[in-house]
Amino acid sequence: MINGSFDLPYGVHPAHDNIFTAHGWSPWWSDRKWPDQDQNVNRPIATPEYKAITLLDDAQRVLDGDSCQCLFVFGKLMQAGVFQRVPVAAGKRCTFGVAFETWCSQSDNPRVSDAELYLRVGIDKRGGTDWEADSIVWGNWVRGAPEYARTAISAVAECDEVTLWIHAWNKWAVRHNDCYLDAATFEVEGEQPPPPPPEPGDVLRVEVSGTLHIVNDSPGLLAKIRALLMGGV
Ligand SMILES: [Ca+2]
Repeated sequence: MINGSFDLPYGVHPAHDNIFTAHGWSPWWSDRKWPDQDQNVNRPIATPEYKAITLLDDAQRVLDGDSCQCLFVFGKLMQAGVFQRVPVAAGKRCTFGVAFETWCSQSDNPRVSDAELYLRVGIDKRGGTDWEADSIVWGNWVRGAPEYARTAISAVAECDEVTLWIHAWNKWAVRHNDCYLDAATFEVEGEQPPPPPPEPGDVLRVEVSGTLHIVNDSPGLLAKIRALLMGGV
């Protein structure tokens, strides 16, 4: 998977100058409502806008890296998301997950999300680009909240490529319908997942009377330093 962190740079859609998606990811949207959406014909479905939210825009929105991916409609309905095709060995079990949060509300306070916006993730076992394909294994719908929550799904690849899907829709055409994506993960059985980024609270306080030379920044460095300190260095 490329750019699970939805970080910069973003690319613009060739036909829509308000659709910017993180490198590695493609937008998709439907012109038809999801069955559980408001079916009132006076409230049609719209093509969402997509943009980056960077640390400079709103640091609270960014879960890791420099940005998160936002897709949104204002006072309208949407059924949309992003997808990415990933090479994999056929027969391997894969797990795809993402963290998301929402600002779905009549309120102009971006920390309020009291209306209904749902999201699920899926894996197309055959690597297709049709969001309605029978070969997609979908996870459960999760209702968006103003804090990041994770959802994930596993499936066994049937080809040498799978497609990772993120699918979101809002129930009512409230004022703000913003969905934020960050920190996606993709793991394949038998393969070592990349080391997790350091936790914000994972601070090591070191006092030395001499000079401490750190000559590499390998993932196990903290553990090595801890082991040294435990040994009474
Ligand atoms: Ca990010």
